[in-house]
Amino acid sequence: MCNQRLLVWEAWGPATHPPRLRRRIRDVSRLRNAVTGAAIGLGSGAVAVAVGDLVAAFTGPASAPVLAVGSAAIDLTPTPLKDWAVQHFGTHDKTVLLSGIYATLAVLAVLAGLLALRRLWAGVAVFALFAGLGMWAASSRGVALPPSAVAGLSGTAALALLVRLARPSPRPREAGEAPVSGAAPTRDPGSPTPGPPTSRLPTSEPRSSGPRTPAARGVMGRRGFLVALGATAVGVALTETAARALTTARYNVAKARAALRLPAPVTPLPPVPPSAHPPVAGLSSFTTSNSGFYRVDTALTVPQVPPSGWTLRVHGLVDRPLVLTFDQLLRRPLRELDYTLSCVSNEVGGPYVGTARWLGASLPDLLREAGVRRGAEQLVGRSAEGMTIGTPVELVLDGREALLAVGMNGEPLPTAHGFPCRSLVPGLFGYTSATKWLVDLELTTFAALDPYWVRRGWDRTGVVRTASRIEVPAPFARVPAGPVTVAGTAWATHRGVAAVELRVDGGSWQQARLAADVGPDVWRQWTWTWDAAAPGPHTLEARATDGTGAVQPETRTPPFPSGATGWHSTVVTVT
Ligand SMILES: Nc1nc2c(c(=O)[nH]1)N[C@H]1C(S)=C(S)[C@@H](COP(=O)(O)O)O[C@H]1N2
Ligand SMILES: [Mo]
Repeated sequence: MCNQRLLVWEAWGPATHPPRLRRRIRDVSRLRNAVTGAAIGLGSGAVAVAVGDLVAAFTGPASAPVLAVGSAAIDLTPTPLKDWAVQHFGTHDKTVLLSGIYATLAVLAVLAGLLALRRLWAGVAVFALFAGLGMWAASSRGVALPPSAVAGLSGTAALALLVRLARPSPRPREAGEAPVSGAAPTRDPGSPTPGPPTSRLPTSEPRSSGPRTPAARGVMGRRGFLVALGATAVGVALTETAARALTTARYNVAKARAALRLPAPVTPLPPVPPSAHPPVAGLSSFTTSNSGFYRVDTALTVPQVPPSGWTLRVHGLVDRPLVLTFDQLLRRPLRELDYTLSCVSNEVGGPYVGTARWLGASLPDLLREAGVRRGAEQLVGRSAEGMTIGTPVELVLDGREALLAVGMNGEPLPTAHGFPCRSLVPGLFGYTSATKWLVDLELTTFAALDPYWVRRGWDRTGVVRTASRIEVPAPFARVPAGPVTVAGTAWATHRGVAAVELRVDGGSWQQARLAADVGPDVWRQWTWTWDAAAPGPHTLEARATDGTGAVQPETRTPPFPSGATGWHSTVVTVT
């Protein structure tokens, strides 16, 4: 069966047709075969994906084959490409990746279908490759293998079934229809050994099947096949719907999050003073809303970590390893912290920075309870989905307000920002300090473990660079001559911002007015009045001085490997 050359919609005209017409008919049948193959491939590929999703509704969403492969792809993506993706697609980088995976799958599925029409085993081989890739990805991510295995099997089954149905069932030749003789037999190019010649004429049937009527074969086979294809589509839709509903019911934490009441902080912070935010249209708000907060992580779908059953393990180089439940975490004294979190991938003037009022338990206090041993250099946070983030222990214990955060701007952490618990260590970029979906803290040495980003060449410490961003006027704005309000935001988290200066067209630096200081761990907004005179384009530049007196360097460096440096500038035209 596998070796049969199959021309499904073969509707060769009787030999009495003129050659040109027969050629036309042959072209049409080739096209029909291609369409059939593609439909078979896409149909069985969709069956595989949907069944994989359904099994993953029981073994965990991350084990769904497409997600497993996507996550493995993210892990394997070289740093420059990942950086490029973050820069170009921002928070959409995952949508782009998933679309790419689905598109690749679709192409491979079409290929499998086309191959299977000629040789079933070749199509099956493509599906075996799918399944193998999925299982490899799943094992590399430490998630369950069955979804990929079952996906491969069901895709193969669907493929075989559809190919069979596309192939007409044997029908007795109608009386009076004689085999056409006189046509030159052509050997089946698909058969490896010289076998009985199969003619390309309608009456010469595949070796194993009985004779049948070409016309009846086309019409009947086609109808049955289309019905099967339609049934496949319906089945896929139902399976996928069930898979999603089950996944949501079993894993989505939205309800648990909505039901969670966070305890009040031991000593609530006063509200952020209005004087921290100059009332300039277009200037970013002082506190970033949860929905407006940038999101950067490697998780293809937002990990769903239920607070019930959540534990935080503290182990490694500690005297008293401990395991904390979520209730125990909430019973600890909770503090509030206004803190500006920023991403190492942020370009000069970029958007991957935000300020929130966080609520959480003291991380240094917990570590002291566990008893950090001499020699512990690195605190490695592990997340539920397998991220590792390493922070120098020295910095966590030097008195800064590091948190095990559970709240963000008066709500439980949003799921995308690490619900139910994440770490924050002021002064460090997110990738060395801010483990979302945190479940494990290990005290270890630097030599013992390279965390995820360090393995990819990023700096081990990740101290936030001093940054200043001109937000008003907007780039390429046109402003009338006269006084122009320039405004922006500067940060040098944990060192604080002592000064911001502006200059126009490389002239002398002028001091900006700093808004009220909320603390060294938070950004600082500023304004400056520019007496714009000469019409035409002008370049504004800003630089900040941090709390240690260090002036932001002019040299532009890219984000890799330790954060972008350089002055932000913007071009404005005076009219
Ligand atoms: N589990 C997990 N935590 C993570 C990351 C991640 O990929 N996975 N990315 C880190 C990085 S690079 C940054 S900048 C911050 C971003 O936090 P946010 O998405 O809440 O803004 O989370 C950090 N924590
Ligand atoms: Mo980041």
